Amino acid sequence: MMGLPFESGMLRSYFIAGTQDIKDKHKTLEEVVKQALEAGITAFQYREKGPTSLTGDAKAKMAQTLRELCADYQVPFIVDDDVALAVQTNADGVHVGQKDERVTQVLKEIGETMFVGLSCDTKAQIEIANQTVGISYIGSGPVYPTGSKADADPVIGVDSLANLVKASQLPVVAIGGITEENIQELPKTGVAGTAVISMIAQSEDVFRTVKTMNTTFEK
Ligand code: TZP
Ligand code: MG
Repeated sequence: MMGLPFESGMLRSYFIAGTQDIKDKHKTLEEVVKQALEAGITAFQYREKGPTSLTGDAKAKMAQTLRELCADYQVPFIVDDDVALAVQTNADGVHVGQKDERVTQVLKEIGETMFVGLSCDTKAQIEIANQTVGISYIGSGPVYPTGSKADADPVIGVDSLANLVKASQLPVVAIGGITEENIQELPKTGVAGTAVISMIAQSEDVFRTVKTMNTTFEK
């Protein structure tokens, strides 16, 4: 393992973003990520997706900038669904979905050098993950309706989330449509924390938002 080793506390306040998620023209992604790091997020995932997203050199340059920013704060830098970019930036982790490159292939390619997270939203997927040596954590959702993922799967809800956590041998982070209000429903499901895009990317007060995430999952 060359980057930060995985620990479940990293899932407490997990911020995901790409340039497409910053809707306020007066803010940049770098600024929002820096604020979120200052405020105490426990992980950052770079997820550049959709018609307005960066590609090629611009994406690589942005990834490198955000990677260095995360290193300054000793917060893991995780790349969504792009193993080559994760390797190029010496990421701490890579996250893959069920429709992305097969997790067994990803583990074989880079499992020695960084940790791997996998999205699972059914019990069958969790059971396969339980049998797959090397996965560090599971992301489950969308828990609530989300406007941040065009191809999001159907909403699972809080009760199904709790059942997935029970079935999982790995720590689970909840994702999808989480707000400063509905986050209060989530500790009782047994998740280790929450992963959010808009709650932080569109927050009017990033410090308050991150504090809410961290205090909600305080041990
Ligand atoms: N995967 C499942 S839901 C989702 C992803 C990437 C989007 C989460 O965004 P938001 O704004 O926190 O609902
Ligand atoms: Mg994906």
